[in-house]
Parts: sequence; C-alpha cells; structure tokens
Amino acid sequence: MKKFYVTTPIYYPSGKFHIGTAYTTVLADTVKRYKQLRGYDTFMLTGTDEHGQKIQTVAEKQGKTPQEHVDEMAKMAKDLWSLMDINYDFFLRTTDVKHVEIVQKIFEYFLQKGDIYKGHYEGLYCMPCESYFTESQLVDGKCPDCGREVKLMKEEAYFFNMKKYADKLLKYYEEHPDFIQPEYRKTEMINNFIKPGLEDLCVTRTTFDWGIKVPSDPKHVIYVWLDALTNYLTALGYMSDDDTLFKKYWPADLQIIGKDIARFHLIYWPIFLMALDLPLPKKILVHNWIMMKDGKMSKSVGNVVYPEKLISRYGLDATRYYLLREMPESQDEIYTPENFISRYNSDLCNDLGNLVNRTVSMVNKYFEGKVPEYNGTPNEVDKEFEEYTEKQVDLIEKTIDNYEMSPALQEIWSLISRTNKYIDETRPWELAKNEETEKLKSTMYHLIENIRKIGIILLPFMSETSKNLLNQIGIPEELQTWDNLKKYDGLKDIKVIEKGQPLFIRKNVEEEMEYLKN
Ligand code: ME8
Repeated sequence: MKKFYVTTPIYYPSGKFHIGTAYTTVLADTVKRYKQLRGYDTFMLTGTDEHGQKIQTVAEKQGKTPQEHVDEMAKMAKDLWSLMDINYDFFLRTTDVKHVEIVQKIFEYFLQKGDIYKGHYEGLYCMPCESYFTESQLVDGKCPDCGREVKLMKEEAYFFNMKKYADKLLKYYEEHPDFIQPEYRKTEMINNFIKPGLEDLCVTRTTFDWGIKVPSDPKHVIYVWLDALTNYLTALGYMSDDDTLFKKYWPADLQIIGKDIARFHLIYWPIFLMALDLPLPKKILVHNWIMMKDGKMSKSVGNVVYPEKLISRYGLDATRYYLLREMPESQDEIYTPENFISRYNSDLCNDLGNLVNRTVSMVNKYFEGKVPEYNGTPNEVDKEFEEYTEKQVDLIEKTIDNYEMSPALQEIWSLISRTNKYIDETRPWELAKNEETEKLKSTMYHLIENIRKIGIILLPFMSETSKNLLNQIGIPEELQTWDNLKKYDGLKDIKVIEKGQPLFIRKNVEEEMEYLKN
C-alpha cells in the first residue's frame, strides 16, 4: 500500500486558536481524507510547540507555571480539533519526554559533527523584554516592544553552521522543482536570504530556562525552532528504540505551513535534515493568511474570529467549506461576515442543497423513489452532459492532487451548477406530462449519478454533509468510492429516501450580520 505522511506546524499554545490558525489543520485534514479515499495508508501529525520565552512569559502573566499553562493549552487544542473532526494520527507535545530526549541527542550529534559550534552572540538587548534586536528593528533607537533603552550585549552561545549547507540547498531547490509550492516562495528565499549570504543560526539561549537543556552544557537551552522543527521526526520515533513509524513514513509527503514560517521550513529545516543525512520532505506547501478588513486578526484590536462561533451556528462543514473555498494561493484572504453568509446561502443552500432536494423529490414523484437503471445509450443531451462530467471530474482530481483546494472547490461548484442546469434543460416535469418515460428515466439516472459523484468528491472537504447526501440518494457504502467515480454504470437497485432533508437551511442575512458582529 502506498503511504502518505502529512504534517501541520505544531502550534504555539499562547492563546485560543482563531480561524486563521485552524485553516492549516483543516487543509491537512482534507488532504489526508482525500488520500485515504484514494487508498493510501496515511499518517497525519499535529501538536503544540510548548517551549520558549514567549510561553514562559504568558504563563507567568497568568500566575501559572509554564507546565500548567501548556497542559491546559494542549487540552484546548485537542478539544478544538475534536470539535472540528480533525483526523490526526498523533498529537506531539514538545514537552513529551521522548521528544526532549531525541532533540538532545540530535543537538549533541550536530555538536560532535562540528555543525554546531560554540561562539558569542552579540546584539542590542532589552533587559525587561529579555530580547535581542537588530539596529533596524529598533524604534527611535529604543526597544520596539516596550520603548526602553537597549544595551549592546555579548553572551556565549552555540551556532549552527548554515553557511556550510547554502550551496547544497540551492542545488536541491534547483533539482527538485516540486519541493516548494507555490514556486514564488522559493524565489523569495533565494533572493531575500540565501543569495545575500546565509547567516549561521544561534541555536541556544541562556536568558531564560523554559526549554530543552543542552546535555553537555545545561546552562544553555536549545533554541525553540531547532526543538520544534525536529518534531516531524521525533513523532515517528526517529533515533528511538522503536522507529517503525519512522521507517514506514519518512520522508513526509506533504508539510503544510503558513507564510510567516516559510524561512524556518524552507531553509533551516532542509539544512537540519541534510546534516542528519536524511531525505527531505517531498513537498512543502506554503499558504497565505486570513486577514480582517483592518489588518491582522489580533486580540488587542478585538477583531479575532474563533471557529467555535461559526461552527455552533452554521455547522462544521459550512465553516470548513468557507475556509477551504476562500483561501487563494496567490494572496491573503479577507474574511467578512457578508462573504461567509453569501457562501452559506448561495453555494451551500441554493446550489448544492436544492440540487439534492429537487432530485430526491422528483425520483419519489415519478418513480416511487426507485432510481431507474441506465440503458447504456445516452441521447444527445445526456451524452454531452456525460462528456462534460467526465472531463470535469478529471480536472477536479488533478486540482486536488495538486493540493489546490480553493480552485478544486470552484470546479466542484461548476459541476454542481452544470447539474442544476441539466434539470432546466431536460425539464423532467414536461417529460412526465408528455409521458416520455425513457427520457425521464435517463434524466433521473444521470442526475443521481452526478449527485453521487459530487457526494464522493466532497467527502474529504465536508464529510458529514457528503454522507448525509449519499444516504439521501440511497448510495450504499460500496459505491461511495473514488474508483468508479468516472463511470456511468454504477447504480443498480438504488432507492432514494422518501422525504429529502435540506442539507443546509437558508439564513436571514440581517440576523446573521447581527450575530457575526464581533
Ligand atoms: O508558527 N491565517 O505556531 P503558530 C492563516 N509554533 N494561517 C495563520 C494565521 C492566519 N491569520 N495565523 C497563523 C508557529 N496562521 C510555530 C510553528 S512548526 C515546527 C512551529 C498559521 O501557532 C501560521 O502560519 O504561531 C502557522 O502555519 C500556524 O498557523 C501555527 O502558527
């Protein structure tokens, strides 16, 4: 069986997750469900990135120990993923003992190999904020965070020799054009970071202690990114007593990340893997951000949208649909309540919901719920409809294979629209009135066939809705497969339910705007 290993970033557990952070995970979950449907043996990893000064500070502000804080937050994350029906196989916490031990082994290995060396870190330091800044980050020569004086400081630190690997990385990019998607992210890395000269990376800190200690020099803690990135390996038992999963699933087939962490994943991560002599992931997919009209979602601005708010009123599938449909590859998406409701009412209720409802009631009305069998010879109209559908399903499949979920959903909705149009073209009610029974049978058959195809294709995106849809048109489990998706001969002895249930109920726009106001 072919395997498929997909990862999300591990999240900073500093506060509740908003719809932007949830997007990465919904996307990974959708890919995993799709690959499962295509017969892959899949493994999906997510988790929490629990070390570092930021977490220590947040915990202290709340009067908790860092451990108490991250325990609560990891639970919060798991509860959210359970609410969102995220099908991960492993949830990694960087405070897990197993992870900690392997990060230490990796650090010592790099040290022994000479890839990590001891030196001095020099920079402008803000004491109260415990942070280093570069000259250009300062605001009026002062700390950009608190506005206080900064001091030139020098401390002992360990560095990873990135320079040594720069050419090798460039060569790798060149020889593996599919490694980074979309391609412009690669160009950004080359032009902004590699060509100007890759700096060695400071991989330890001594200014706080909430982190993994360097075993041979425990006053240093390991830099949170070296700790965090290795999670993709430690989750599989790399370097541990049981590395069965590692042997089976590494290299990752797809690693999904947001644009803000591109540099860490497209430069440092491949270099760490090269230093470990490990194969690189097959693809790193970088997505853009969900923004608000007034910029970034931020607690202090008060414009944050939480997934729970959307799910409790519109359901999980509508929320997932919105997130996946709206995120283009080329730019950030702006969330607006108007847009959310419009997608809900027009795409989900009108286009998809009505198609299913109309069809179920026609099959009940004209054939007592029994789907007519196909005679195998399409008339002119049906032939064109079949040809369109076959091509469209191919296109949808290619688009999903390329992990382009928003364009894929657009194409799925073209198929839904075309199927709705087929009802208008064939006018079943007139066929019934004129007793053109053969034509009417063929029309009903084709409608149910297309709805079956749409239901199957939508399974990875909106699984509950798809299952409900497939149940309403009476499709047994064995026909809910991708294999016979492209054929027009799959339905025998099918009976739709007696009374269709609306998949989505139309909402009043004004009432919803009121609800969605922050
Ligand atoms: O970066 N729209 O964690 P994180 C879309 N711990 N995606 C968004 C977003 C938005 N508005 N805001 C955040 C970290 N994200 C590290 C990762 S991996 C070894 C360590 C995305 O909790 C962001 O781009 O800050 C990232 O992919 C994910 O949410 C987690 O961000």
